[in-house]
Amino acid sequence: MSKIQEIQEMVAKGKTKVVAGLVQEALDGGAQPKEILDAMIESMGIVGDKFSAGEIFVPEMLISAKAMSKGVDVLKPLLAGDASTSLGTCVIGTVAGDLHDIGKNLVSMMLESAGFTMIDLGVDVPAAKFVETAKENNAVIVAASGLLTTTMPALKETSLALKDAGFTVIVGGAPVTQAYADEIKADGYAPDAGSAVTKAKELVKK
Ligand code: B1M
Repeated sequence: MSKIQEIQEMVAKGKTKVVAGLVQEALDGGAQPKEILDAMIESMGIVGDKFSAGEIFVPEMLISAKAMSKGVDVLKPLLAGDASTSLGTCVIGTVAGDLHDIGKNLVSMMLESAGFTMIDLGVDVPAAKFVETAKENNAVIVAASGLLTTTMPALKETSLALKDAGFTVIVGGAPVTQAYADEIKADGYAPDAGSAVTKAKELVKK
């Protein structure tokens, strides 16, 4: 079994104590940070499928998420670029009712490394909190993440409230599409953390 496969298996099994070490070993062996990250994301997909199939339950999903976060911590300095310019403040959060934060954290990390000053509101963030924080910090862009079909209405409420208050909004998360982003009047949509950076930079330059 390759080191990457071992990492995938340990993330899926929620072995929080060994993932960081394995990620470091994979790096030392020449694996690319992006390759390791993609492997862990794939692993979370498998975890989700097992949950859908009733083979595992919420606690197992949670422990896998923790294991992945340990691996991401090791990759963080390597995935982060060299932000020499300041692009302004970006407020980020996961919308009300939604507790998923791995994808949001990746997006936040990538935006920060691209030069944005990040204010991370965490998870389960009400629309009003996004607006209030964006106002207080004169945000150039606000990023909202949603992972559940049931929290897509909260994403809509957030986007519309922010647009009403005059802010530029980018949205994303597994159930979100460009069509939905258009419907909820968001300025931008990105399917993954890398493209969130490209889109956010494009939007603030407009
Ligand atoms: Co939950 N969960 N979960 N979960 N969970 C999903 C999302 C699910 C698809 C699993 C499944 O059934 N197959 C399913 C949603 C189904 C749906 O709505 N269609 C689901 C469910 C049902 C639930 C609960 C309702 C389960 C229950 O209680 N019965 C519950 C809801 C709790 C709540 O939020 N109120 C729940 C709870 C949890 C845990 C708390 C246990 C845990 C989260 C822990 C944490 O995040 N700290 C958890 C986990 C781990 C998952 C899965 C397995 C993994 C999510 C993840 O981290 N993926 C997930 C299955 C899956 O994703 N396939 C699942 C890796 C991450 C890197 O990907 O977040 O998609 P993702 O981010 C991507 C892109 O989406 C994008 O960039 C990232 C990649 O670069 N992106 C953006 C994300 N945000 C962006 C913002 C942007 C741009 C791009 O711009 C602003």
